[in-house]
Amino acid sequence: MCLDSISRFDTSTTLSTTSCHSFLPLPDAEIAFYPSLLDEQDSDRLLAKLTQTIDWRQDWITVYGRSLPQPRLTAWVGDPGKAYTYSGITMQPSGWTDTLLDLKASVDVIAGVTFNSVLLNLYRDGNDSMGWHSDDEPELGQNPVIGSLSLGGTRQFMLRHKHQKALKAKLALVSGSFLLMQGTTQHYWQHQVSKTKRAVAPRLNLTFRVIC
Ligand SMILES: O=C(O)CCC(=O)C(=O)O
Repeated sequence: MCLDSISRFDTSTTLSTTSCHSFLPLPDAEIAFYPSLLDEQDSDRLLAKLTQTIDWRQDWITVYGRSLPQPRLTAWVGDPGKAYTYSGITMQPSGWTDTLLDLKASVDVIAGVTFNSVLLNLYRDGNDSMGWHSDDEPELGQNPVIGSLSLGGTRQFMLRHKHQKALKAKLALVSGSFLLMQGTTQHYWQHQVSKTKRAVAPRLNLTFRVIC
């Protein structure tokens, strides 16, 4: 199925006019994958701009009683008052930039929701990662809608079912791709981006969210 819409952002970037997507054939999940929402040129331009202009931070997390720096840089951008708490960290939102607002307007159309926040994750190299989790914090509502745009180096997005241990999936999140998770996905599935020894280019991931 293809989405026949055109949206513009940042005055010079065009989302694909035929954003073909497919649904992952996973039980208890509603996950659509758009492999090429942005073309290579637009993805590279956006990656460079956001890497340079976002106010990145590195929080500390407690793992097995040890305090360690989070293995990636993050930023939380959103509407006023839309704080987000995960892994014991509460992030207060920075204001939207024009680039992020334009991008949000486009992914809003694709997802059919009005996102009010975005978590940005910068994976500097293969040592940066995100462990197994579900995006199921109470402030994301009953059935969270998560719109995830990837820019830069390809990383593997791994999924595992919470109750049926044999159910697993892996997806290469290439630059310019968009992954939309909704419905009961977060109830039944966890996901991660693991470390890799392969040489990988820096990667920026933006997960648009609705904070209730
Ligand atoms: O980097 C990714 O693709 C995953 C990000 C993620 O899982 C999250 O922000 O919750």
